[in-house]
Amino acid sequence: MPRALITGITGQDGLYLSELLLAKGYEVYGLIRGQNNPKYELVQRTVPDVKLLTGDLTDLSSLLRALEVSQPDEVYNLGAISFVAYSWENAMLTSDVTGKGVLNVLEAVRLYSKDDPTKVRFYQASSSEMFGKVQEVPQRESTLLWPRSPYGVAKVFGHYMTINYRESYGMHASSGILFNHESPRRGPEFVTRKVSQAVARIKLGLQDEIVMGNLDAKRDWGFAGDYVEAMWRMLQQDTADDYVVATGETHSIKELLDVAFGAVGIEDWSGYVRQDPRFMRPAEVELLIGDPEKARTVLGWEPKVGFSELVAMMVESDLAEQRAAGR
Ligand code: NDP
Ligand code: GDR
Repeated sequence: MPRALITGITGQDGLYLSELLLAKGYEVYGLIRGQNNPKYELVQRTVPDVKLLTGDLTDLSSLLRALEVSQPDEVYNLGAISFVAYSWENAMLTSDVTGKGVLNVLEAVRLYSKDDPTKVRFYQASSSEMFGKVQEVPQRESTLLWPRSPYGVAKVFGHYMTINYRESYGMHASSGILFNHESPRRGPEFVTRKVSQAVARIKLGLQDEIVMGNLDAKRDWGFAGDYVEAMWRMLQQDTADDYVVATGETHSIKELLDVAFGAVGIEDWSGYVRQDPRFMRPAEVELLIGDPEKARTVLGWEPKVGFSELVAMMVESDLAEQRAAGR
């Protein structure tokens, strides 16, 4: 039975990846931080077979301990401070967790597998935010990185550290440059879930408006359930490498609003949406669109869920959740 250790187990991707690996017969360990993490129950309820180990990306000794206990064949480093807007207000913490945290995991894996550097296969959750002020359209593995936020800068550090450990120590370390991926499990701070939740509440008469930031930004949005499959496929390759994972389609926040409101029969949303500078970012990433050609040809990976289907799925799920909460 192969064994995997996942950091960021309480997050959106941690849950989907756990389900995928458990279904494939893995023994799955998850790193959970804090002495009384509020998401502990959620993980236990959703994926009861996952074995939880306490640890923190900023604490190298906890990572070494987690490796000793779990003895993994594969390590997926999904843990991060992942909300871009928050990263300006907590730039040093973001650098420590999202940036230096990657080095801590790589170093822990290197120390743990000293006898054979390829004993553990490592996945790093890199991000399209590294492209920032995009230097090429669409963005691919070779596109020059130009991050626009402390989060993006921290991810670039983690990305190059992953490549460096592969090149320096011969580790099987891969980096997935994933574009935005969403689901009903997405945190409510991110724009898709903020919109799906608000649209559901407006439809049910529980809320009057949504207060938003920049409506012109464009993103390449896919379904998280599809994207964790690409992570797993990367670690099944004989050689470690870096891959863009994206749909190859881009949509603006306005189009997101069109589809989300449309899903509950509201064609004109202008009266429900208000913009506020509070949600504008000091530097914006205006356009992201990925070229997933390498993932398609090498990994045989393709996204299955399209944009409209994804948004409708999220609105449906939030309608059900809001109805259940009101009961
Ligand atoms: P989430 O924000 O949902 O989850 C982040 C996870 O990181 C949580 O489990 C959180 O735990 C954990 N974490 C935060 N700080 C620490 C720490 N100090 N030590 C250990 N764990 C910590 O992110 P997603 O699931 O959406 O994303 C997974 C990864 O993929 C992240 O690295 C993200 O940056 C990256 N990514 C995501 C994309 C997306 O569109 N979703 C696209 C590209 C990259 P806790 O619950 O305790 O806070
Ligand atoms: P992003 O996701 O920054 O791309 O990072 P987010 O959903 O937060 O923002 C997407 C775009 O929407 C605009 N926007 C708003 N965003 C939020 N959150 N709230 C608003 O009210 C709002 N109004 C407009 C933003 O300005 C932005 O342009 C996500 C995270 O998951 C990262 O961890 C990951 O690396 C990248 O996706 C790929």
